[in-house]
Amino acid sequence: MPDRSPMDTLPAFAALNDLARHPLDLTVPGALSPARIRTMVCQGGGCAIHYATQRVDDIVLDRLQELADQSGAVEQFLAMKQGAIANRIDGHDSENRQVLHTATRDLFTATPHEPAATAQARREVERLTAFLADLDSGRLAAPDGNTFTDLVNIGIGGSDLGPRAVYLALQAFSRPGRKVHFIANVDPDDAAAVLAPLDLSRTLVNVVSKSGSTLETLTNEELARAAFRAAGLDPRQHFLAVTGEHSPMDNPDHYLRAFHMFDYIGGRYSTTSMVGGVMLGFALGMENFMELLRGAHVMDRSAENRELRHNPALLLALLGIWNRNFLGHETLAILPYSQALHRFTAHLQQCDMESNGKSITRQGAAVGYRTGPIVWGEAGTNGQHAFYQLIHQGTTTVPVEFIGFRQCQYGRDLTVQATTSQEKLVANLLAQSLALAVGQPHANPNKRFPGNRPNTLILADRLTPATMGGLLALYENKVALQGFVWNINSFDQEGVQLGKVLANRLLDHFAGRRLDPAYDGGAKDPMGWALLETAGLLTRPVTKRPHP
Ligand code: G6Q
Repeated sequence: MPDRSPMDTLPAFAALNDLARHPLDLTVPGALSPARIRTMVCQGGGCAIHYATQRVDDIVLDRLQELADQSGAVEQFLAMKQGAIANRIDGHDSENRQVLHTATRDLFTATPHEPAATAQARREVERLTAFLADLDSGRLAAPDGNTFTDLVNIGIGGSDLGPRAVYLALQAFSRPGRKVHFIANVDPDDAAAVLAPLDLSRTLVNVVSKSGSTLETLTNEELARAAFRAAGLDPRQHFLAVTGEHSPMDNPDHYLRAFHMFDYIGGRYSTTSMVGGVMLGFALGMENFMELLRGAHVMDRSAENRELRHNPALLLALLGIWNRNFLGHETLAILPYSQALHRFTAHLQQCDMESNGKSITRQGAAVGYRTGPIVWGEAGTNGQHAFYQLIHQGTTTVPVEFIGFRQCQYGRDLTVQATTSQEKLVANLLAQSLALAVGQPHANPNKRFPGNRPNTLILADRLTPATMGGLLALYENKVALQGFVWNINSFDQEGVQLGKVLANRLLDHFAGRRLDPAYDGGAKDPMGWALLETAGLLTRPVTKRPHP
C-alpha cells in the first residue's frame, strides 16, 4: 500500500482546523444562491450529489482535496482494487488479507489475463447462471415436480443485511411467482414465524456463511432442516449453500448446490458476490443481478478519479470528514426518501460502523482524532413524523445524507390535489434539505430554526438494479476512502469478537449444567445469572480465539 500517515500529521489538517473556526454560514441571506445550488453538484455512477447545503466553500473544498491528496486516499483505493494487502495492522496479529470485493463486479471488460479474483467471480456467476437456467426450464424442480416458488435466506450480519436491503429495494423487479424470506436472528421465534406459513415442498433454503461456523446461522440451518424432515422432505433436495472455500460448510454432499465466496471479500462488502447473488438471482433473475453488478462497477470506476469534485464517493467521504473531525459532529443520519430503501440504512450502519468504528491506526497506535460517526436513519417521510424535531431544533447537530429519486418504481401513482405522490415525496425531500440548511428566524423562540444543519442530497432518476448497485458501491467506497484518510483498517471487525467469545463460554456452561443429574431445568435460574461467575465472565478475559 502507498504511504500512510495519521491524518493529523498532514499539512491540510491544520489548515482545515483553522477554517473550521468560521465555517460558511448558510443562514445569511443569499448564501444559498441559485448559482451555488447549480454548481455544487457532482455527477457519477448514475447519481448526482448535491452539496450546496453543506457548510463548505471553494476554499474548504480545496483544502479537503489536499487532505485527500496528502493521505493518498485514491492511490490506496486503486492499490486495494489491484490486490494490495489492505486488511492489516502492521507489526501485529491481524487478518492480513487482500480486499477485493470490487472484483466481484469487475466482469464487464474481459481481458486475456484476468486477475484471479475476477476470474473466480466470473466462474461463480457462470455456475449461478446455469443453476438459475435449470430452475427456469424446470430441469431442476421440487421432488414432486413443482417449481420452487419460495427461498428462505439464512445468514446474519454481512450475510444478511446488504442482501436483504437490496432484495427489499428491488421487489418491483421481482420475477412473478418468486418470494424470498429471511432468517437471521438466533431467536427461535424468527425461524418459526418465517417457516410456519410456507409450503416447504416448494421452498429452497439458502444458507449463507463465509466462515461456515457462525452460531446463529448453523443453529437456524438445523431448525430449518428439522422442519423439512418433519414435513417428510429431504433437506438435501432443497438446501443451497454459499460459503468460503474449505469452510466447515463447504460440503457439496449436504446441499443441492454450493457456491463460493472468498477470503478477500469481507462480509459487509459481500452483497455483490454469491452472498447476495444466489438469492437475488432467484428473486430478480440473472439479468437484473448483472445490472446490479454493472451499476456497482460504473460507480467503482468513478471512485478512481483523484478530484473530489468529480468523484462522488471521495466527495461524500471528505464532506463526512469535514463534519466529523473539523465541525465536531458525532452522528450521521441517512434518510432515503424511498420506501423500498427502508432497510438500506441498516446495511449502511454495518458497512460504516463496523468498518470505521476503530480507534487504532494501521500501525497499531491510538488515533488522535475522531473516526467513524454513529450512523442511523429511517425512510422519509416517515421519519419526519418521528425524529426530525431533534434534527431541526435539538441541541445536537446531525448531518444528513438524503437519498431520493425523480421517478417511482412501479409507475402506479395518482394525482391528488394536483400533485402526484412522487411529487409530494420529492417536495418533502427538498424542503427538508433547505429547512435544515437555512433555518428560520422568528420572534417566538419556540418557532425558531437555527439552520446551518449540514446535509447532502443524493439524487437519481429511478431506483433500478443498476442504481441500487451504484448506491451500494458509492457507500462501500466512501467508507473505504474515509478509512484511508483516517489511516485505520476499515476491513476487520475485532470489536465483535469479545462478546462472541463470552457468549460461547457461557453456552459451554449452559450445556454442562444440562448434563448434571441434579439440574432443575433452569427453574431457579433460567437466564443463567449464577453461571456468570462460574464461567469467569466477571473478570477481564484473556482468551484469544482466531477470527473465523
Ligand atoms: C461483516 C462481518 C460479520 C459477518 C457475520 C456473518 O463484515 O464479518 O457481520 O458477515 O458475522 O459471518 P459469516 O458469513 O461467516 O456467517
